[in-house]
Amino acid sequence: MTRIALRLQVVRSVPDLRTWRAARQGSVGLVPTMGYLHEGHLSLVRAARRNDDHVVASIFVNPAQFAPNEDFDRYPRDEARDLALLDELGVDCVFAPSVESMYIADFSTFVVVEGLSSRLEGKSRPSHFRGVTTVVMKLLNIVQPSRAYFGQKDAQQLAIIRRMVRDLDAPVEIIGLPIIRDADGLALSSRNVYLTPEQRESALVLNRSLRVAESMFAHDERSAGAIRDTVTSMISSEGLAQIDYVSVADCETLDELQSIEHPALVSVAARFGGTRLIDNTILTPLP
Ligand code: PAJ
Repeated sequence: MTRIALRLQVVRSVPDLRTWRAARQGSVGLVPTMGYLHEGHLSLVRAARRNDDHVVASIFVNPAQFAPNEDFDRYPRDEARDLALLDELGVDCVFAPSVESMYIADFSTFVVVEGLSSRLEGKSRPSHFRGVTTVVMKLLNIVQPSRAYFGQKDAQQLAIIRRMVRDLDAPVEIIGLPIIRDADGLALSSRNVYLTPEQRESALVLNRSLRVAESMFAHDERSAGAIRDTVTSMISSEGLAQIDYVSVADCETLDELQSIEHPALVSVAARFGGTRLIDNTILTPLP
């Protein structure tokens, strides 16, 4: 086996990351991930590389955002491949801490964004966003980035992180970037590896239904209910899909809308066998 030397630095503890950070001047871009990287993650890394003097990517499968019945143990992991991909894109530092170093034995402080965290994803996954906001706040405190990059794929997560940063005056600019899809339209996700070929084929209905929502909107449909109903009936007509929710909500407050006068987030969650997938699009009325 040939081992290729990495240019990037792999840092596994908080004190070592602080030492790395203290030696850096200029802007630092942070891309938080749970690893098993795909083009969606890499699009965030490329943006950070374009914008910032130094780029840190974190790889941490965060137990606090998984419920006991969820896939923490079987969440896909391939650190060697991730490091090679990040090295190729010119990432300077990968922060890949152990669970024990992020959550010390008597860890007891959590960050909760109230309201937003209990809607949509939060209804099916009640403690999920508490885990996300806590780990993201920790990463922001540890890395002290100028900018942090997140995907629109997890639209609610992005809205919640923006709210947290605003409410707690965290000195960082949050950059949201578009959803990257496979050629067949399926939004890239580390969890897509769980799908059988039949489930994957069925899952394409998510993207198809969102394209229909966009087309209705482009033809001047402004009733959120009409769009919700069409998307729901398209997904439910797909045999393998079990809908969790179909939502047409205000982009910032995530309040369900009756009519679309401001940018609206159309978001869907459905199960295909044991795998839960999410997808979304934003409908923006012209001023
Ligand atoms: P993870 O699912 O690994 O995603 C890391 C980042 O990649 C998130 O900002 C996510 O929105 C973005 N991303 C995932 N799929 C994408 C796609 N198809 N197109 C564009 N961006 C995509 O999200 C998390 O990890 C965690 O909750 C984390 C923020 C790291 C906190 O633990």
